[in-house]
Amino acid sequence: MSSTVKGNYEGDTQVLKKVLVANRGEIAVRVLRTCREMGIATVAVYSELDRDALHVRLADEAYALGGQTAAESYLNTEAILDAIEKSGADAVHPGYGFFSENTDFARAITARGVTFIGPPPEAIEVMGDKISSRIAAEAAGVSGVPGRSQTLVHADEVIAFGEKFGWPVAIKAAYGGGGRGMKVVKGADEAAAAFESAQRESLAYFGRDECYVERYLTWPRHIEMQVLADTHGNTLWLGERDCSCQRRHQKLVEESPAANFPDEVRQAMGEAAVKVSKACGYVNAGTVEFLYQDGEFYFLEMNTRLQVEHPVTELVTGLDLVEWQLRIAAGEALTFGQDEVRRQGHSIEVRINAEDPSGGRFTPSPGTLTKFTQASGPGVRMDAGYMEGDTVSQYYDNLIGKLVVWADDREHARRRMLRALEETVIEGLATTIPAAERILEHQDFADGIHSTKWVEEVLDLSDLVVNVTSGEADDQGRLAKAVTAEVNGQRYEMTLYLPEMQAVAGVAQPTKKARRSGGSSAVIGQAGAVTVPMQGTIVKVMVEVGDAVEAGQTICILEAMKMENPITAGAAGTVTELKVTAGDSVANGDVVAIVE
Ligand code: MV4
Repeated sequence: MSSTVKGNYEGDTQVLKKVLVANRGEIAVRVLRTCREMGIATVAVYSELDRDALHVRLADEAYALGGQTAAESYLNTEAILDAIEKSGADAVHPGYGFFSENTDFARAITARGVTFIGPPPEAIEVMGDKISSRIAAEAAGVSGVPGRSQTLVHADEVIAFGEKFGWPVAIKAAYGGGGRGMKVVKGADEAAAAFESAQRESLAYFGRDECYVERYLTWPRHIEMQVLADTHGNTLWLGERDCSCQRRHQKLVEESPAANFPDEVRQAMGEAAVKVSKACGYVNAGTVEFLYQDGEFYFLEMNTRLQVEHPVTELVTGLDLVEWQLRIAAGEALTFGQDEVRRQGHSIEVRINAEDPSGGRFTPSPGTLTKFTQASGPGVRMDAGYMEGDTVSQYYDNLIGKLVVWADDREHARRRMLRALEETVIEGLATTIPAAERILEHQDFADGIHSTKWVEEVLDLSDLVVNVTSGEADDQGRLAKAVTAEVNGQRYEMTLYLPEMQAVAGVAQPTKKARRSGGSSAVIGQAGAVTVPMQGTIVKVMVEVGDAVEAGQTICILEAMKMENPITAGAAGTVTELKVTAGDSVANGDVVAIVE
């Protein structure tokens, strides 16, 4: 049974019959769920590793893309176009990441008469380049951080800007994002080196070296505004999300509304977001990002996709954003105006990643979910991409799911989230839950005085130790066994650490290779060999042959699971061999250097 939605033609109706979700994990599950509620048939695509994944199990039909890595599968245009052809899907939802902001992909789909559930390619293009997006926003009367929109040619321009507007300044990559390549310059003497470094990193990361300069805000909050625009000229702002709790530009906790955020600023920011959206001819769901400091907000960038953290807006407004994406893509007009957007209560989201936050390192922790008990009860939602028994691969981003709560006010939402985190039990790999608990428990978060720098500069996770109940021995050959005891009629839960042989009742088994403690430092295989713990790409080599290095010193940076992981020397010594250079792909266990 398909859904019939009123098209945007006189009397015509446009039937949205079958949607292919060109994505995986929690966002694929999220989109499939709303499609099912709307009576729209669903098509999943999957890599070899995702053959039994949750999104595949929930879809009406599923097509293999082949390959394991994202490049071989979810970023394989031909394979996805082939699945569209075979399935007869009449629309494609890209989710986020992968092809969600790729204009070639959007055009390839629409060229085949298939609807791309997202904005026009032209809007994606304008907003994909930080300079053109800034120029578009300025043209719409929405200011970015005071700066120059022209591409920098010489470091002298940085000095002239800093002398005029004050230090520090930020040099940013025009085609960058997520803060990569951004350099903070505190004074004229640092300008030349910073400009050269920003250009080099921008070229290495984004393939383009254009950079620009603006004043640097020292304690900003990251506040983004959700917009919804149809094809009938209606563009609304739905409310803001505070995403300031980030580490290395990876969001950890998001909430709506923002704490300590005046309503007049909310109104002005919402109107600014609508102006920017209209200026680029935006259609569908989008997010306009701002930096907020000292009562002022500044345009940062626009994300032309549905965002990971969209559920907090859904819980506060009562809207299903995926439903409205589908309706808008089918030509339907919004059925409510700006004054009818209701915002009630407070919502908080915690991203649960397969990462070990011990010591504040957030080391990737792929593995199998040997146990996954999900929280429930009043005001609790879990958007998960996996179920118990599923495996979180190192080949994709490590988001297991998002735990989202709603309550009538922020303090109640904070307490509810702490209760829900405590109820969430995941075994078999490490997760960021303990770090999220530290954030939610901290008085600064409770007071709403955190900023984008708070997690890295104030929150102390150095003493955090995460013990993984994995059914495997730890690096001391011990097995953690969760046990329950009753003492004088009172029930106690505890973890016993037993030598593996004792812990395995009955059959004696050879001790398995001790599971690595989860750090991303070297696992010394052969004498002095520094190896990588997972597949990825070397993005930077920090040493040269002949360098003396200390134990724990970074040899190179491995990009894996969408994170940058330092690969460190396991012991002090001299670098006698370097086996990689920036850009090399490496597999789990590959030797990158010899330190003797
Ligand atoms: C800034 C800034 C302070 N001043 N620009 C980093 C990611 C990219 N979207 C822009 N970012 C920033 N730009 C000026 N002029 C601080 C950041 C920033 C940041 C921004 C949003 C969310 C998290 C952040 C973490 C560190 C730095």
